[in-house]
Amino acid sequence: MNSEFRFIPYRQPEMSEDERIERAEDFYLLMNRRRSIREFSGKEVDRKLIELAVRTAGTAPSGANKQPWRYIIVSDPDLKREIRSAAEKEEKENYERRMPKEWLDDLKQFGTDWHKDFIETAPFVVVVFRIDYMNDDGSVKKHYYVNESVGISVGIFIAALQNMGLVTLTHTPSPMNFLSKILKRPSNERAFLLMPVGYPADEASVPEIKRKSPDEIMEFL
Ligand code: IYR
Repeated sequence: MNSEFRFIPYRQPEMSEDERIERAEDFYLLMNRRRSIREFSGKEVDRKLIELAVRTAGTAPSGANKQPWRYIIVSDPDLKREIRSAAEKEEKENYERRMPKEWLDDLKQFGTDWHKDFIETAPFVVVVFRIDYMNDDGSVKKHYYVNESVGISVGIFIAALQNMGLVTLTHTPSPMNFLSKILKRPSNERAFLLMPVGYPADEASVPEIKRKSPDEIMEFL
């Protein structure tokens, strides 16, 4: 190929059809055990695990391969306290004033309220930022499909955590701009999601919910 851009060969490892099915079933069962956890144990998590989960998240596809994500990992107790306090201030306003009745009714089954203890209890609070553009050599270069790209990356992050036996919650305090301030992020980055990461508390429980059936979520044509 006569191009200034190099292509390198891509090869998949060999696999029998039986092995594919076995691996697919195992992965489904692993992921189907995942639940959003709101009660965390204070048990320490090896930092290497978080690093591996973020490296895995960093393998996600992204618009024009811009990799428009940044994972800020907080374990400092003072910072966590500051984040919790700011998140609870917004959430109190949400629950008591900003959210309509229909939304509050939809949330009743999860037993959530404005208290966000998990931000301090979980050993790590991972705040994911979307990078909307880069500003190098004085010119602004916009990124593409940032929401989609960061969403896919976070999905892979969650799968990586599940595979290593850790739990998390996709928390979206709203509005989230307080996170940019507390974590001193530059103006081309916007907070996307906050995820406490750790082990579930011994007494952790989760609401009894049902996943949609295969028929409800797919259709072959
Ligand atoms: N962000 C609030 C409210 C909330 C909203 C949705 I949509 C949820 O699925 C759960 C909670 C909170 O974190 O409590």
